[in-house]
Amino acid sequence: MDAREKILGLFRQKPGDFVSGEQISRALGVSRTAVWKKIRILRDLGYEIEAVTSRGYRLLASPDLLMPAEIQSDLDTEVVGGKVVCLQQADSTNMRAFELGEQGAPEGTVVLADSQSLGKGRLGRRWESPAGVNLYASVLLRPAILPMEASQLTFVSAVAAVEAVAEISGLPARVKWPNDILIGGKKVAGLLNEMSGESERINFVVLGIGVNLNMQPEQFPEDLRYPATSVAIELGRPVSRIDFARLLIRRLDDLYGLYRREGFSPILRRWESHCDLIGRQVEVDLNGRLLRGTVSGLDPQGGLLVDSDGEQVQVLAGDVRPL
Ligand code: BT5
Repeated sequence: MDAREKILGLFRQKPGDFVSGEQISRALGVSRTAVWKKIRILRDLGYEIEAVTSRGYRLLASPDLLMPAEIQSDLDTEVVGGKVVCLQQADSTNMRAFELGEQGAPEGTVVLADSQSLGKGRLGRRWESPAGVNLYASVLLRPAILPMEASQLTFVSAVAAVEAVAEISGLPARVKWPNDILIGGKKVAGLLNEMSGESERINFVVLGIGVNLNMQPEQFPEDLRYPATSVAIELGRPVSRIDFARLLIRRLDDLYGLYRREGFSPILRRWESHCDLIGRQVEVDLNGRLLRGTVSGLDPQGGLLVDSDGEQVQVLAGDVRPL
């Protein structure tokens, strides 16, 4: 962690308050003059910092750059966020987290990027990932489960994402099976979970979470599959990416703890409480074949149960559209 990050971590511990030059120089083990130089660098980066003789320094506004120290300060989680890696640019945070997983990075490692050049959606699709506005996160987990159970973790990340979006915005966010988060019927976040393992054993799982936070209408491509939005568009004001990253990490940590202790069923119940599909007429695109029917619920593995022509069909993968 570098000195600038440590200073930001200290500011975050006392939001809106002065931190004395003395305290910073002690925490960093450098002179007061060196502290002043670091403050100047932070100001050049866009941090608005007030300096008052005899009181110290106070952070007035931040450019919302992703920095591990700010994200980890007082995070107090069990597993998720123990290590946080922030990249200025990534091809895809999922690919970076996968690489870290192969190199033995600890469970709970979070990879964030300011922008992605090859943001991945499902089935080879692209995830639009402009710089400076959104959250692109991948979380490395090493759960003691079977490969066939790995899709359960998609529900863990979906519940964390929908609850974090609802909490930061106060808006009613909903989940759509299997991996979309919507506000007012428009997609605000998507999930892409990937696994490394053999037939009997999981090495690790990467939970990829993309959330449109401050993206503006002109930043969306025209040919999106579904109507899309961002938290800022819906709310009429921007939200802090750092605050959101912290909320999301805490939620994920709570839910992953619940999953480890009590298994999948409490996660599934919580997911259902955020979903409006149950009881509704839908059309499911099963890789080109269309199925119409009424959603009757989820099976214990998280598959969608659709009643169609008097028959109950279990859908394990596909795109669902309410009719
Ligand atoms: C998803 O795929 O929804 C999964 C998205 C996962 C993105 C995260 S970001 C962090 C991590 N690192 C990665 O590389 N990926 C994960 P899918 O359901 O296939 O949706 C993709 C489709 O949504 C595209 O084909 C577009 O039509 C549309 N789309 C692309 N970018 C979008 C955006 N930013 N917001 C809303 N819709 C978008």
